[in-house]
Amino acid sequence: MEESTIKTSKVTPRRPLTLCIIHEHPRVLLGMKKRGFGAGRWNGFGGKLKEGETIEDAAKREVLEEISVVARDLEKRGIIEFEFQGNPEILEVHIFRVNGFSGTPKESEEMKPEWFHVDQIPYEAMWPDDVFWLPLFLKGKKFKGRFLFGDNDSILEQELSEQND
Ligand code: 95F
Repeated sequence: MEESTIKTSKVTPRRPLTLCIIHEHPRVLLGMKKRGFGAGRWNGFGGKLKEGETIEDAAKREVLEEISVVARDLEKRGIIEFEFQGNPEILEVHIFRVNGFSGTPKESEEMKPEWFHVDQIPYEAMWPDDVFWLPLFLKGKKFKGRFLFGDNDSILEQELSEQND
């Protein structure tokens, strides 16, 4: 019998995002997101890529735009894939440690920066995945992971592993 069905292939859109954390032991610089996605939560600095930009260029640009600081040397530390139930897009967050920066962190319309002692990270006011991977980050580990969120407050599935190399 002749095949009459046309198979329509569906791709899973993947969107790269950046996340930079300034860690000057024993302090970490976080920003309170003032508007948009993640508003009301402390997080590192980052966001989307612009056309033609590399991931590292985008990461540095976002740090500059959000807190007026020039990030000097970025160290790749992890990649986490996030999915939100009902949204086919995979958000692929590239996480960097900023090793050295110039300038004084300054509040913008997007972010209010503040230093936290590594023992006083405000996990209750952060994305709920952070409590799992940020301790690895602060111990100098590399990692990869995947989190499936139900809504913005609940994790339904998670995978997280340390990377050796
Ligand atoms: C953390 C996130 C997200 C989650 C928001 C978008 O910019 C990059 C960082 N980001 N950061 N720690 N968790 C669930 C949303 C993808």
